[in-house]
Amino acid sequence: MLKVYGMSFSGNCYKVKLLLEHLQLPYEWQEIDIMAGATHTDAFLAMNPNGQVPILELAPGKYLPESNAILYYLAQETAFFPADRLAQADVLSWMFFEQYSHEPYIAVARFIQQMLPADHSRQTELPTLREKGYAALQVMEQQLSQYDYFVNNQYSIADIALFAYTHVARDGGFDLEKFPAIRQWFNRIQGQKNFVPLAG
Ligand SMILES: N[C@@H](CCC(=O)N[C@@H](CS)C(=O)NCC(=O)O)C(=O)O
Repeated sequence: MLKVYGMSFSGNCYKVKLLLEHLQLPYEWQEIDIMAGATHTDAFLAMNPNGQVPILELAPGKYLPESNAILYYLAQETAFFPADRLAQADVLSWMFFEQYSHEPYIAVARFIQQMLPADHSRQTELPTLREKGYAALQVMEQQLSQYDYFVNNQYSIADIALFAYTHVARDGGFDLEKFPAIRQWFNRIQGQKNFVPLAG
């Protein structure tokens, strides 16, 4: 059986859970407490030398880290990944956007605001994170003003990757009032079959 090493609060881990639920694949979830240093033990680093969740255990001793790589692996030959070559590349393009231009700002702002004490030195990062996060939200708003979903107007792992942290962006201090297309896209995703909410 598939096993996920993840933290329920984490949007990166939620991406994996949401796709597994959509696909109705059986899996075991092993909760990992990153705040207690559980990603930096020798046993954990043997699974992922980069010391991060999520990890998908495919078979005993065979580990796949990186949320979007896990989505790509699980979505092959399903409705969540298109068959057309250019559409596949478009999906990957949005997933790289998520990792480079979106998650480092929106997820990190949420982490600082929700998980660190109010007097923590990292609170000073928030204004810059918000400026860059809003720029990513604007890019998303532009695409979603024209289409229901990111690629080929069809729900895919590009949407799952971007939904994970966008729908909880308010937790990082982002105001989504000015992004009506994004908020309508939330509703479309939340109405998908076997949708599960982020538990954290
Ligand atoms: N690029 C990675 C990022 C994963 C990541 O940032 N994981 C965080 C939790 S959301 C983590 O494990 N942090 C623990 C640490 O860095 O010590 C992915 O998409 O899976």
